[in-house]
Amino acid sequence: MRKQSFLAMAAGLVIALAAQTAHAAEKIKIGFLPGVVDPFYQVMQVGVEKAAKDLGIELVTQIPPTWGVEAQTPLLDAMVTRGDLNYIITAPVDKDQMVGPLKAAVDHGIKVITVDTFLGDGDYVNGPVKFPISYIGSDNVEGGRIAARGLAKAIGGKGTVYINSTNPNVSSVEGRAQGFKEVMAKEFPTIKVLGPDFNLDDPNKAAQQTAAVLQRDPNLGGVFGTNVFSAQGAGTAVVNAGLGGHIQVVAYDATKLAIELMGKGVVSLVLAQKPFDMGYLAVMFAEADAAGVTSLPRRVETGFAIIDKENVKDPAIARFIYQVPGK
Ligand code: T6T
Repeated sequence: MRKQSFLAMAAGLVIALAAQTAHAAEKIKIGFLPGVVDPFYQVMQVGVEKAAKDLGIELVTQIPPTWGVEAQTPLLDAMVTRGDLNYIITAPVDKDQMVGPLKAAVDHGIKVITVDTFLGDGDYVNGPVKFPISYIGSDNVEGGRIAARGLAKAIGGKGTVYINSTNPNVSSVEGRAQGFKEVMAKEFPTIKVLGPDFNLDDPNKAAQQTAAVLQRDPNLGGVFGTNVFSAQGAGTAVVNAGLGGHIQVVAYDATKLAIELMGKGVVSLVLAQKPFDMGYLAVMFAEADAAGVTSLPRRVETGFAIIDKENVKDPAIARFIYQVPGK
């Protein structure tokens, strides 16, 4: 009896070890390369790390200090050169210029998943760029439309509005400006749209640019800041000019500052993206792809939480405000 149970235990152990060995042989290693250091990508990193921990996947993270092809490409090249990564999860900082460097990664046997921003036109089935497994991120054109309707309402449907954005050729902010302009032209043709000005993801530059427009245009009623730093700069300029409550700001990205400015009447609407989900899902996609799953969607839209003064205290909404670890 005792011998039998010992044998059964030993057999069980062998099976468990064999299973473990097979599993270890299949284990993937992922590189995570976001766009820049900011609260949006910090929350995305939390999602990536949580999924990697949950699935027991090794992760290598590199974060460009500034926004741009010059900063992102060498980090990508180094990830390729190390030779031990199976997947790269990245937010390409330019929809055209990052195609070559990411294709080089694919040619080295690394599979690519894009999060937050896409390559080409984002249609990985029929578009000009097909090699990424998937785009997981916001529908930014739709986000721009939502921002336009929110700002038009906040300024009473008339006057002039201004777009402050980061860089040309970035799929996310480009889509936001496109959707914003489209709705203004179709639904609010009497509202004049200025910009976008490009702040190169620098909040000080965004503040200077917005301050200049505030000075130049007495009819200005609202500003659309297309990302964290654009909205931050726009809000700062409005506050510094003593125009809080007179000029309305719509902020893309739910930072604590944007929410604070909403409390002060400077910001009327905040669009929260879902960076945690983007990161978490991307790791799950890599794991599923490695396991041979063939039906992964080539595009996943993660949705928004649209925050205003009325719903900001609702826990179902407030949970989407970006919670940066340690802050
Ligand atoms: O708005 C996000 C991101 O979606 C965009 O692609 C770049 O800017 C942010 O990271 C915010 O700073």
